[in-house]
Amino acid sequence: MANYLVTGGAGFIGSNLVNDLIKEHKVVVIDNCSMGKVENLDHSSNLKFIKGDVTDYTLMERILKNKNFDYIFHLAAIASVADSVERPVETHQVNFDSVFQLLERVRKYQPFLKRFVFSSSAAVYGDESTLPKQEESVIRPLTTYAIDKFSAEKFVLMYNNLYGVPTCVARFFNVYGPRQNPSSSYSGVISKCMDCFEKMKDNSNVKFTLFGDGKQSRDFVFVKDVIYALQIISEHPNSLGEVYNVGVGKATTLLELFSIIEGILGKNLPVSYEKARFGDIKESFADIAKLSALGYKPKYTMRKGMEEYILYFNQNSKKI
Ligand code: UD2
Repeated sequence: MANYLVTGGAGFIGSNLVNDLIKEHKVVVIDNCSMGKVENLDHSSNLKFIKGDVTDYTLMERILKNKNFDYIFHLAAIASVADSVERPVETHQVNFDSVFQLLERVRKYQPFLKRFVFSSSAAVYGDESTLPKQEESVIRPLTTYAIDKFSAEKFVLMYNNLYGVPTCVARFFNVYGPRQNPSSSYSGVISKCMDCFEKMKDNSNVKFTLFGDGKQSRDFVFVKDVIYALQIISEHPNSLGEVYNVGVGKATTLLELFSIIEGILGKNLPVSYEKARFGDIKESFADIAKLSALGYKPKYTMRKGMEEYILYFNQNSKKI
């Protein structure tokens, strides 16, 4: 039984990770519930939930000073790129400063830590067009969000190189699955699509807004594959000081995605077409060779992931 600290552990990816970890391990979660919810977490005597902010350094110091952790997953972030563009200073405090401050406290108080895993994003690649994206591809971050993620990555790796803090980085592509919050206009496209199906139950006029022609593609990765990747990255000896793309290694267009969902549900998605979003990239997918070399093999095709996601809706009285 190991001790874990998961920041942002009540959020979408965090809660999926924590609910898996608490089956066998002790987990401390810190989350300010800005996007996440305590209800996302299963009940367990292995779980300790702290409602708090990663920018509350007194609190963070207390947590790190008083307990030895084996693994730390830093997932807390303001995940909305649009938000980072509107509130660059505030989002920088969460997406960059908190990481730096956390690393420094880990250096001081966590001599037995086995691994610190930082969650980054494919956003760091920006609009450079070479595909698939390799970890060593050109980095062209275009927003405060992406620059913060990339700078934080560099600090995370530097703490390994200079101070021997055992760190590594996961760059997430387009993650989807249960408990993804659809409430922001920049929430993930699949969560928006499911939200639309749910709302259609009460209002038959609801339409899904499709920005562009639907031929844009993404590397959609089911959250359980992400959890599996995080487990490998955190435990594999070769991942120390390294960066990994976390995706499936396959591009799926939005039109292909809709047809998969419609096939499972036996219902059409009513679409209202809008102009492509400013700065939207046309195609994106990951080269996952580096992660595969550690033994990772995605278990979920797009169809299998969507079937499980829809099953989750149906089992949680949101039947669509
Ligand atoms: C992803 C990340 C974002 C940032 C970016 C970097 C998610 C949720 N977002 O944005 O944080 O890292 O990558 O490249 O992972 N779309 C619609 N209708 C909607 C919502 C989206 O048509 O209601 C389109 C959108 O214009 C885009 C595609 O769907 O072409 C995917 O959108 P997204 O927001 O899920 O993901 P992305 O890749 O733009």
